Amino acid sequence: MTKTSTLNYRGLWVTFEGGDGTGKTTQSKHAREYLRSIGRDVIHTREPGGTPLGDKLRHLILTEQMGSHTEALLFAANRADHIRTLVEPALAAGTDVVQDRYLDSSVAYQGYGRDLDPSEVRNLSLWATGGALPELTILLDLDPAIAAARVGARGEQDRIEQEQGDFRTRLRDGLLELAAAEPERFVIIDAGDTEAQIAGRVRSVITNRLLAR
Ligand code: T5A
Repeated sequence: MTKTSTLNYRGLWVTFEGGDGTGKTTQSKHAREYLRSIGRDVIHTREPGGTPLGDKLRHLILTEQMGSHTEALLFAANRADHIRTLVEPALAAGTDVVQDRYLDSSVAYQGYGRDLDPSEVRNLSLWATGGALPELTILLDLDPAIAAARVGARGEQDRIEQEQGDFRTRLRDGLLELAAAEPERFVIIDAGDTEAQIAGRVRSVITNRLLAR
C-alpha cells in the first residue's frame, strides 16, 4: 500500500475538484487572490498541465482518442512531473499552492466515470507522486445539467467534456463518495450559488484551515 502525506508542508496546498463547468477555475483564482491579499506567497496551477511537459501531455490527453488505461497513465505521468518538479518544491519553500484538479479527478473520471477500478486509479497516482495529498480539497458540487449548460454556453468542448448523461452523474456521485471518505481533507461547497457567494465560502474555509495549523 502507498504511504500518504498530507500535513508535512510549510505552504498550504489547496486543491479544487468538481465536474466540468462547476467553477473550479473561477474559484481557484479567487482563492489565489485572497491568499495574496493576506500577504502569503502563492502559486496557481492546474492539471492536466502545470509544467511544460504537463502542457504537452494535456494537449495529447484532450485531443487524441485513447483507451481508459492509456488515459489514466498519461494523467498519472503528468501528475508525477507536476508534483515533483513544481508543487512539492513550492510547498517546501513555504509557498501556498492553489491547484485546479488533482488525483481525485482521476479517481472520479477514469474510475467512477469510465471502467477502471477507482482504488487502482488512486494508487497509481499515489505511486506517481510518492503519496502526496493536499491539506484541503474543496469540492464544488453542482447538478450535472446546470454544469453542462455552463460549459455549453462557453462553446467548444474538449474530448472528455463531451461525455454525457450517466457519465456525469457517476462522476458527481463518485466525487461525493470520495469527500465522505475523507471528511478531514474535503469541504463540499454548493456550486449553484453566485460566484461572489461561493468565493466568500471558499475564503472562510481557507481562513479556518490556516487558523487551525
Ligand atoms: N480530467 C482531469 C480527467 O479525466 N482526469 C484527471 O485526472 C484530470 C486532472 C480537462 C478535462 O480533463 C478531465 C476533466 C476535464 O474534463 P479542464 O480543462 O481543467 O480539465 O476542464 P475543467 O476543469 O472542467 O474546466 P472547466 O473550465 O470546464 O470548468 P471549471 O473550471 O470548473 O469552471 P469555470 O470556472 O471555467 O466556469 C465555467 C463557466 O461557468 C461560469 C464561468 O464564468 C464559466 O463561463 N461560472 C458561473 N456561472 C454561474 N454561476 C457561478 N457561480 C459560476 N462560476 C463560474
